Amino acid sequence: MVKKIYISSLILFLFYVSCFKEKPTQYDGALSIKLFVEFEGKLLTSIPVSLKTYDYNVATFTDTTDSSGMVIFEDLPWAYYRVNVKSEVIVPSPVDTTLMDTLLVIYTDYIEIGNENTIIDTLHAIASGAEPGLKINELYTVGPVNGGSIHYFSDQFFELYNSSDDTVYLDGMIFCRIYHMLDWISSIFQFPGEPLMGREYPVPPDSFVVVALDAYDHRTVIPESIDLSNADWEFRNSMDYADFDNPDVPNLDNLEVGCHLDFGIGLTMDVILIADGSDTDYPGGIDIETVIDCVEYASFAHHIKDIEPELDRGFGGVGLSKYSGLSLERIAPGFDTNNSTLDFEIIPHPTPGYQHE
Ligand SMILES: [Ca+2]
Ligand SMILES: [Ca+2]
Ligand SMILES: [Ca+2]
Ligand SMILES: [Ca+2]
Repeated sequence: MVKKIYISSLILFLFYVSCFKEKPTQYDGALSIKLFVEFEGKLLTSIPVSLKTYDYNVATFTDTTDSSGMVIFEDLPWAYYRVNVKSEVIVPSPVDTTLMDTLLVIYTDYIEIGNENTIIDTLHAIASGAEPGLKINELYTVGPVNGGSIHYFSDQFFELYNSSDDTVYLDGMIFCRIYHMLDWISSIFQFPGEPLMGREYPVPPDSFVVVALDAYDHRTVIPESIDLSNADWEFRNSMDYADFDNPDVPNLDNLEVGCHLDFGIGLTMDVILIADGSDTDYPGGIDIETVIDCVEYASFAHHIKDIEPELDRGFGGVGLSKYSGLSLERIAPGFDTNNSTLDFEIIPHPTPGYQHE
């Protein structure tokens, strides 16, 4: 009997040991990692950088960049490290050099470990909010050539693009037009479905979504216009019975109480954003944390910005003109630095559902 208990205790002990085996804390300090942190071509000083490994049971290593924008970690265990930067910076505004923008910059990635004992690398930080994801990739707003005589601009559309490696879901997302700054929403329409949780309307990686003002073949009105009858979505205010409704194309509907208009889009100047839809309390403005992407455009270079620089530091569209058939598209699919001055270019024709050459 005693022997039996002894054996079962031993088994229990071995089980305990194998279950609670800890990762090693002893190591030979063999690795030195020297990192520079850069944003928009300038090295950043006084920026905290942290290294985390899961190979050893050691605390995260954290240090701050010096006056040359460099941080050195020495005597590290040989391991895989994830490096993280998340810091507020103050940098010159791209639209007015007398102003400074305060923004959050981020970087996160694994350090490449090779055969060398010393690793030197430059971390290219990006503006928070410019990470891969669902982007407003194209804005066609100006109306077609020869549309001016009848003020025809119902062929307006937006194109979204998923630049991430994951499927994203449109369920419950909102489109907003901003009048002036984030607390002043002037149009708000919503995709069907439940915000954040819904999985009805997937957008696979590397795919485009066309959201038309009206999903109609606009060439029947203005021959120089475009066919949007195969758009993926259309804005349709169910309180506006005159608003065209293509039965084959699903609708985003208006959320604004008392609004009987279609989604408003300025021809040559506006701010458009998409947000996750968890905040639809538009009279109080939309919570900045819920914004997925935001683009400001204006046709003239001396335009004064209408949205917070945390969302878009610049603006695209200088040179757009009404009824020109021109469109505004990111320079590459989903290319986003949260500075539309650099991220967008004017293209001669709209490209719904694909990227210009
Ligand atoms: Ca419509
Ligand atoms: Ca429809
Ligand atoms: Ca953006
Ligand atoms: Ca396009």
